[in-house]
Amino acid sequence: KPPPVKDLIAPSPETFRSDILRHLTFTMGKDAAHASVYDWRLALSFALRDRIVEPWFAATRQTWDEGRKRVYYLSMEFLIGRILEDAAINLGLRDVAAAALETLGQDFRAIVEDEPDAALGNGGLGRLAACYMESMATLGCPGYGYGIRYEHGLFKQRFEGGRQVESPEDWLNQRHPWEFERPEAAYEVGFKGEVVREGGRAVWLPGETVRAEAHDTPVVGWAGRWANTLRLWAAKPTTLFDLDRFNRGDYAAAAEPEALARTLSRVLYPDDTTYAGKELRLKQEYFLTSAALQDILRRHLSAGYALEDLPQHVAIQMNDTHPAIAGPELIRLLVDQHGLGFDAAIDIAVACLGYTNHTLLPEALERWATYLMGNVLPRHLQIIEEIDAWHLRHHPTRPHWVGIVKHHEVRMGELAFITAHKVNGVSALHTDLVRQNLFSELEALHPGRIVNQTNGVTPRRWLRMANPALSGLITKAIGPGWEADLDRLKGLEAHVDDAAFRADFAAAKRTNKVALADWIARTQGVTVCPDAIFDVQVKRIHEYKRQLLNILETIAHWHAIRQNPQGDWVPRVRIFGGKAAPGYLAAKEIIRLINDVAAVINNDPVTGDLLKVVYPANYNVSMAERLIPAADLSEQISTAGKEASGTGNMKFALNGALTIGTLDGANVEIREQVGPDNFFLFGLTAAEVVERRKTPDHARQAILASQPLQDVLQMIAEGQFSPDEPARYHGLVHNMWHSDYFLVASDFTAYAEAQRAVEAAFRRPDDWWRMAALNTARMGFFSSDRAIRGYMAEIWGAASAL
Ligand code: 26R
Repeated sequence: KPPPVKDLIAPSPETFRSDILRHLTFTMGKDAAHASVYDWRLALSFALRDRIVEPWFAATRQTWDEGRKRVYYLSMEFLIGRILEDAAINLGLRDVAAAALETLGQDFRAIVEDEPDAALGNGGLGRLAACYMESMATLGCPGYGYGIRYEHGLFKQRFEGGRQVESPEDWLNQRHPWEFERPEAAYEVGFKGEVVREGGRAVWLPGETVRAEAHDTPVVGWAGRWANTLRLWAAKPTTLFDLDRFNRGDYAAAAEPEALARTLSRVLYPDDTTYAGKELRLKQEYFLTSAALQDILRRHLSAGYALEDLPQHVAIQMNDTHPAIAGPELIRLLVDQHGLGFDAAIDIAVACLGYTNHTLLPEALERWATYLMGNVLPRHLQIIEEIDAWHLRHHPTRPHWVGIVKHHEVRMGELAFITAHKVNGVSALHTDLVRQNLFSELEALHPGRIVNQTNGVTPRRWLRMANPALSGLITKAIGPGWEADLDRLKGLEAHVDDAAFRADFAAAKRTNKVALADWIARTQGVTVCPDAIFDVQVKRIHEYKRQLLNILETIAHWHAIRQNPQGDWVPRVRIFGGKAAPGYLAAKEIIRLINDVAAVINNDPVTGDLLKVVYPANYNVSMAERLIPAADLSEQISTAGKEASGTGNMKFALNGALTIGTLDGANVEIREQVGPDNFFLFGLTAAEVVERRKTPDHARQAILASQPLQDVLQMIAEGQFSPDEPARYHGLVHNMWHSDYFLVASDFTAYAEAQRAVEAAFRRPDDWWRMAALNTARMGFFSSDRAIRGYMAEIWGAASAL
């Protein structure tokens, strides 16, 4: 047995100071006297990265030496955010780094905030992948993340006249200090062309090829005890340029192969709402998947293992259907390149693969026209048809409508289900709905294949790093170590009846609220009072998430205050954050409405500090780290049955915000854990939603039953929030009366009542802070460590190496 991974020995600030200076001088080529914050940041990042390398090598060595099963997490998105402070904290070096920098006249905070977010994801699915990478490293689960090194991450958002305007994101315009370029780790990926038969064997002759080049970022876990690799592929041309054309003077045509290849890893698709069916997207998905699988097989074979034994050594997780071409691709590699029979190959594939479903929304389920699939991946279409036939052979009694290829489309959900040994949903409710609705026939054919793994979030980033005030209080109350054993937060329960502890808890929240208020004043030009309820809804803008319900109730509340300005009102700041997919017009209209309403309310001397609406542009991971620790109230108000899980909901409750929410996704389990008395529940259940929609005029009925809602819609329709263009929201209001698919009207009154209950509770500080502290104390279950342990035991068959 090799020696165990060494425990970290933190360097002294003096030693670390010279590490930083060495990198500033010899890596950056800068003199301290002329170094910018950027230079210092890179020097610091390199100094920290150096300290990850040892545990990283040790982990890799130990995985080889012990012949451990490896887990491969395939995802089109890794929404990492900033890396520097997270790495420093996990290495136990944040204070050392800050002290060293201080002796150099540099401010650690300013350096941290100079780092651009790695925004290689849209929202929940991408951020989950990042939390899971961190937990796998913390738990010593030998793992690799495979993704795409997008040149441009999620677009930057700004507001012009209240409207969302997008611009390209360009994180790679600066040097990215966390990655190691691996030009030697490269694979060819083919597209198009034709399939010929040679002696009974299929041979695919691609019409286009690109090179996938690896870029490795080490991911270090808590206390630096283990580190894994995030391997992102960049597309490069297989032929640099066409020399003949170049010599003929046709320079644009000469550069064509290069341009073609580079578009593959150029930009992240910003559509997490409606499935578009674009050829480039399919190519990106295949590019990631093929490079990853070639890499996996190369590593397996180089250890001297037989291909038949792949499932003993390898688990591959598909993050939604985006990499679901993995089944056909693995079969293709095993059959066409390594000579296995089809039946043996599919058994191996199924035993290795797992599939996580993240959405039930029909418009987000991937389907590819067979003509497109046949054109881009002709061999894979053949294999998919073989898989369908194989599945039919094994289940001759299956209903005729169950299958992968239907109506000239390849259904990626069905493909992923059939080629995986486990299929999981991401919350208890969501998994039930996956079983009962999305895959009910497949579930009957494969009982037990569907399992639940409720999502989790990493407490290192989302509590320890983002909320030093509360973290300090927790450590003072229950001692150190809760970061890697979050169930220990339960120990806080013993303190919640202690008035001094509650006061400390409230003080920590106030510290964060004051910091946020300063930031809002500085960046948004709005003054907000830290004594108000900080009420936050941050997430992608989508009709099902119902930011509209929030803003309509905000208007109703504003109207109520204006009717009685001397009333005993509880001050509130309604904070919104989030981006809409560029082509999603209904979502963009909601953004504009929120901004229009904010402009009116924030300038109303009658309501003044009693109500403010703030919507900072360009919500991202870093902004989440600022907002979540300062929130009193977490808005989780999706139409029941639509939000698969939610993970923001977990981050808020962990940080001592109370939730106002529906019985949707993980809200159900959060409420169970924190206790129904410590959660503001409202609204229709998933079953009631289905029933309610059967009433043809449900919206009209609900509006007529609520005078406040009628007034709100009237005000909007009259143009009170768009005086320069009174008709601006006529479409939106019309839709509320006549369609309202997401049942905003039907849930409006219950939501407004829940908001009044929030205010009543906020008036009783003893109760409020007791409830808030109980939320933190009881959120241990939602650590991503718990989730990853679940995946390891129930899906991957992998063990911790620590
Ligand atoms: C293919 C394309 C149309 C597409 C669809 C959907 C691309 C990306 C998405 C993102 C979806 C799948 C997503 O982010 N889902 C979210 O996953 C989170 C993590 O499990 C959940 O918490 C959240 O409820 C869910 O919406």
